[in-house]
Amino acid sequence: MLYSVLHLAGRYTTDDLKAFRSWGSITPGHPELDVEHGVENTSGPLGQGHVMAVGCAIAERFIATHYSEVFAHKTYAFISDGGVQEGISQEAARIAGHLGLSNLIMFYDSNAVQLSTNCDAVSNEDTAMKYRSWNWNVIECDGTDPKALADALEQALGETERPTIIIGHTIMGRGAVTVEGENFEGKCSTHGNPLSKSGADYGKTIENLGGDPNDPWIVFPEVQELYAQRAAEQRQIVAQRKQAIDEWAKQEPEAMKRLQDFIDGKVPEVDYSAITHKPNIATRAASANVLATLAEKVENMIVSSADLANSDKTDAYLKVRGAIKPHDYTGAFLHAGVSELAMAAIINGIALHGGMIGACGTFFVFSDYIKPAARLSALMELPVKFIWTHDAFRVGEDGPTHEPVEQEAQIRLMEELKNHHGRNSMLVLRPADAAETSVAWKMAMDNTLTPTALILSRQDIADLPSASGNRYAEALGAEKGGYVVIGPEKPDVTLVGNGSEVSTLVAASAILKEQGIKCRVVSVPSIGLFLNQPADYREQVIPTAIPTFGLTSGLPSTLRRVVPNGTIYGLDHFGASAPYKILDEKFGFTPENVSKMILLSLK
Ligand SMILES: Cc1ncc(C[n+]2csc(CCOP(=O)(O)OP(=O)(O)O)c2C)c(N)n1
Ligand SMILES: [Mg+2]
Repeated sequence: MLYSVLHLAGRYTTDDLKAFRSWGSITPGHPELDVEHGVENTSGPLGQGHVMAVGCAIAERFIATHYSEVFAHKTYAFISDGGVQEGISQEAARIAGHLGLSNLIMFYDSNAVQLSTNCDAVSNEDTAMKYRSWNWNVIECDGTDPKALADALEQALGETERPTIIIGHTIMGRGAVTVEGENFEGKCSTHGNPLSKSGADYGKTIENLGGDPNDPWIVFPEVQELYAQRAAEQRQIVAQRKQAIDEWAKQEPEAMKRLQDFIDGKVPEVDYSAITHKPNIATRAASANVLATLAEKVENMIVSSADLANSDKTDAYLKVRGAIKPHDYTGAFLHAGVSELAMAAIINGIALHGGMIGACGTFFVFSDYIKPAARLSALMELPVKFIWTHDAFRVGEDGPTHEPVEQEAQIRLMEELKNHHGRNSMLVLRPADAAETSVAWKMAMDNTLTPTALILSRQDIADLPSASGNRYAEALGAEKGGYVVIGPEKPDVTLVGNGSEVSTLVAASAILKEQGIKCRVVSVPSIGLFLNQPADYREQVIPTAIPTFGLTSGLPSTLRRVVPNGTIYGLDHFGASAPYKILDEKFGFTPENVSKMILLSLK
């Protein structure tokens, strides 16, 4: 439907439509972000599309509030039965209703048929009542009647308090007939199959719809005329809006320049080296220090948390900027409630809108709830920032449900997976101490080409040693993905890790030094980025001629790509509930035990 409407609007040629789903076409099976052709987000995973629209509507209100109402616009979204059923839709509809996003208008193609059954085989919900209970303006109409739809739209445009859902009752495969000319409407088989393979007859159906089966690509003249007329109207609307924006820009040249920079994807200058940290703090606390600075310096960033702001420390941003509230977008912090997936898809929508930066926080273990949206961030190449704290079993008392083990290996697969431009589809950073956290945030903000994940500790971490006395300058080595923290001459072994394991390796190396073993210690906050470096740099950091030993609080395989032949000590089982220092002892993550493991690996 999207392609055909955009074809009528002149965005796709008939040849583009004919090439639907074929190699190299601009009409893939599910539309992918392609603003030039009118596709404003990638869709396909049901439910996420309209949630990005919620993010877009939030971004629009933010810009209208902070700059001028000349930038105000409506956001339109489409949803289907499958979309209405997805869990993410319930999360997002609550948020949109709570905020009273009256600039959001959603069409629901309610055809009572889904992919493999009719809808009544899986649901008897009262969808209108459901949306009403979330504070939506609900309009029901005959979705096949243009006049009824236009009336519904008029009503939606007049709404000032609530988002609108227009439930249009429609007919699946409208006009489809069999070879005998019998009605073939309302059938699941027409969902994904070409008509000729669905049980309907292609030629007969085209005839039934008033077309010519020998020339089915014709657009009727009256339709062409309607679209041409509308295009002329739209050109006028655009000219008027441009004029209004120009007038505002003349009065507010500074603000316009700042906004234009954001629209162009430019990131404000921030001196990350000037951010101070108390010694030996958790990397989530270091992240809070950075966020407090960003809150002052980056006016167009919305930060969100799924009810963990005081724990993932995004509240450092909240404290400075305040929360977004119903009908009040002066704040820049979005309380998403306990809705990780919708939060992430909303942040994608905020990034898609343009002129905005989006970041969201939760516990690392709940990145599992976020992955479907993070995957779309990666595919769409959106520079969103994921702040994932409580990075390891050292969460402790909360027990195994809250202790990430396999999550880092999973999310690093996105570093391995290349996007359509051949880049790592995500930058994943697990900094080793406070200074490296400042650098990691710098890298996240400077990275305008892909999403970035920051994986941060709950527990305090000893600052890494600094030979030069300028730890921040040394931590800039993280910009190459991995770098040497301690580099003695003629080392016996290279110790590789990231996050809090690096300080454990530093402590283990001190024990081994007393036993005459010289250790090189390497921090690899981004394995994917490190592997992108030239071979001679990688060889310089992790020399192949010297034995290597990896330490990770995740699955041992997390480090396999940077420790291809050496021993890797990690966790290959779920965690347990106990104070983290006890878990470190029980799981063998003390410097004493690690030094023994290193010795063993050298034998
Ligand atoms: C998250 C997700 N799960 C499953 C699918 C596969 N799928 C595609 S469409 C669809 C349901 C189709 O029903 P509906 O949404 O009502 O669309 P209609 O057939 O009416 O156009 C399903 C299950 C998907 N695209 N995304
Ligand atoms: Mg349907």
